Amino acid sequence: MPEFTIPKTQKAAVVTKTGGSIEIKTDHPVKAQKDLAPGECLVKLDCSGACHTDLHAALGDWPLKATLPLIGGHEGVGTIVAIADHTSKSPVNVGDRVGIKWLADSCLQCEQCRKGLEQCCSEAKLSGFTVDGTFQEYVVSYVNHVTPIPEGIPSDEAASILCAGVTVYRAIKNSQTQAGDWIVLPGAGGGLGHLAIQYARVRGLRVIAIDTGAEKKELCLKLGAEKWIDFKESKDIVKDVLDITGGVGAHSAVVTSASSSGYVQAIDYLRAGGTLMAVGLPGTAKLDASIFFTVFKSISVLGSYVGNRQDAREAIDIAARGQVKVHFASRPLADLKDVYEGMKAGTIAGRVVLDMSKQ
Ligand code: 8ID
Ligand code: ZN
Repeated sequence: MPEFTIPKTQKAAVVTKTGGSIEIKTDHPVKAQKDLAPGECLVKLDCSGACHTDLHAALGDWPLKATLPLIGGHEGVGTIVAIADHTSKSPVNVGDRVGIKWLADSCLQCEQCRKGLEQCCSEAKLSGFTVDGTFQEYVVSYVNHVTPIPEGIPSDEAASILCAGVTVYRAIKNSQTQAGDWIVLPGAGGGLGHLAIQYARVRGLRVIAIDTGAEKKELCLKLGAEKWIDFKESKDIVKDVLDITGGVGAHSAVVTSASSSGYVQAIDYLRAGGTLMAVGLPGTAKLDASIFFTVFKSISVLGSYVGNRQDAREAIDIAARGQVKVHFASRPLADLKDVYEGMKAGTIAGRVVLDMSKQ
């Protein structure tokens, strides 16, 4: 078994109080192997993606509140450098390269876990929300839930599959669509959305991407969207979708916009029997839809929340085979505050991945 030297302190991005103030510390403690509880492992991270959820958590704009002080981050990839004593039947070993997703751990015994809805386990631990996450060099995680990363995909290319990829992979899988169907993706130019385009294409769906700006337009079309609608320029998004789909509407909308506006027109541009899949998580907005037309058109309204261990393996496998590629800019951890500013302004096309080796 490989041996690793584990330092006592490390670099970490710590949010001490709600409101988004981040402190980059260089003397944050690293948990020693002897202090790990059974089932825990210590992962030395290569990198971590920055998800809009991390910004929601830092700002405290959700009905659920994060544990403070908090180290955010839940799209990490690195190597296991230690596993706790008395950990039985670990599916991973020291030296393995693994990913850390939003769902850090769950009980694996309750009804939700047994049914594969591990993310809804009442004992779920959430990376970067209820337990410290991946915006640090060494993260404590859990052997049962880390995701083995296949060989051949570099860590920085794999990182954002662990949240953005898994989430849209599962949402599209459950969107009740089949090859040849039209799928509308509001938020298509963002972290989740640009991967949704690609997972939709893998399933043979025809993509209508909705977002804004020339850079996101170019990215969406390059990744396989057949049609583009700029939500800031369009005079009538419902009409645009109906025109594209021969007047009858799209089969599904998988909404990944971080604001409620992406949801507004969906019921109106879906065809009868269509599916609205809610993914984007504005903290307080209500879904404002016509009850009459939801019934009259037999629309299914569904929610989809990250994914389980199997979804993670399926999503990373597709990426490792080169069918889905994360479009990302690599930045040092110290740039996190600036990355959040870009997210707020909506100027990040694809993702930012924080590289732990960059100064
Ligand atoms: O499990 C889940 N359901 C899950 C998992 C991970 C993330 C949900 N999320 C949530 C995040 O918390 C966030 O609310 O999904 C949302 C999107 O996350 P993201 O992709 O990481 O955010 P982003 O990169 O900022 O992309 C959002 C895109 O939405 C566009 C923006 O321009 C941006 O490109 N957008 C907005 I804001 N309003 C829009 C609108 N009205 C819109 N696109 C189309 N129409
Ligand atoms: Zn996320």
